[in-house]
Amino acid sequence: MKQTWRWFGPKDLVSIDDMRQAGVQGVVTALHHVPTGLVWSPEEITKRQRELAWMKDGTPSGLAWDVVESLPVSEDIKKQKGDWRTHIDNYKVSLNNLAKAGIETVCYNFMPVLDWTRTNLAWRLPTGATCMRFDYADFAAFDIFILQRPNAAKDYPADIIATANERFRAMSEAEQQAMARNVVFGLPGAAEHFTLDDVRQHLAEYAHISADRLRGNFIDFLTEIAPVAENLGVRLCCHPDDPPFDLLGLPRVMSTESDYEAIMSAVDIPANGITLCTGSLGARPDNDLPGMMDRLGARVHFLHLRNVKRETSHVRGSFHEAEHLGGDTDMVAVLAAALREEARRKAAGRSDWSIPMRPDHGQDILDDLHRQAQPGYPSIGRLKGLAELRGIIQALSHPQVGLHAR
Ligand code: DNO
Repeated sequence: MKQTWRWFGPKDLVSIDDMRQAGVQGVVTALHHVPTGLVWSPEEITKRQRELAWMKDGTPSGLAWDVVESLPVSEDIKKQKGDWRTHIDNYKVSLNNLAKAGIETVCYNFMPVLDWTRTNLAWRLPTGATCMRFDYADFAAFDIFILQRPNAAKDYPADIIATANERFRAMSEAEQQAMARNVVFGLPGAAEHFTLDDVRQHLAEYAHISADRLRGNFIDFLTEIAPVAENLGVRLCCHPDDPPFDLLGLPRVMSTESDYEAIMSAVDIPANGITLCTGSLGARPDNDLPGMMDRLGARVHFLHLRNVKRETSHVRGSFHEAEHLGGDTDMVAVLAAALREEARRKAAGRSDWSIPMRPDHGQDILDDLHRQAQPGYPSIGRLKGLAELRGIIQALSHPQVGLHAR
């Protein structure tokens, strides 16, 4: 596995120098400043490649841009409205430009309106560390009482509504605004920053788009894009829904193993692959992560390794981001499955046998608490996660462990 690390560009408070010390082998980044739907030009791509090639003192970082996360898919493409055909053409041009720059792995998602959703970006743990959390009752309070989505209450069980009601009444106006900000939090430098009215307008546009229709639009997108990627030698990898259940009445189509299977078999070529995100998928008790790595492995082009602690046994419910080896996902079993997949690829002579992985998110610990980097992307919390994962990979790859297991 190639140990990569997400970098949000020169504005990121965690620098290229920091990631070198964390022992990172490759960089995951994106041109966050380019508005979704427009072409990523060769000049902008090269500029980013140069930015990550150097450390502060002018020595080469030895790192390259290995994975794009994300080349975003526009709302127009998801809804097949407006400029969607131009956006598809632009997506192809961007893939072409990335391929020419030697970048072969491109992550994206097909979540309508919002990317990942949390209610608290800095939830205090008993140790004093903080992590991101999704609280279902808080989310219901946002949906029903702050956003005031029509008929929202129909989507929640009575006990959650009752708690949501109590929580909402206890919230000050500032707390309500903070909650709204957390839920619609956009990535730094991302061209889109949604207001509540923007969210309402987007939701209205999805009123007549069922999950089947969204899946159909997704397959239309892939039918156009994946063959182009295949010819260019680019591997596309779709990130799952986060959380992996429907929110705000919006359709979701990448939450389970069968969702992934449907999309991969609809356009059955290697370039149409997936990002296996153990954190996103792990928020649902019915997702078997080690099994998914075994069964879908041939098309897993990118691995996000993160753990969550579910606070309920229901499919829809609260969870928080645990330490990488804590939480409900058996990370050792996932890594063992990933190593088996790499062995299969090597035996089959695949040049892409080494799967890029990144320690996804991290708790804010030690100096992270003061640095206030991008929520979910602190330096030390991620470094700790990476170090733990690296230790497991090294141990599982060691002949002594095989001997011991026999
Ligand atoms: C959150 C990330 C997601 C991911 C996109 C991929 O931290 O895992 O925002 O980058 O969904 O398109």
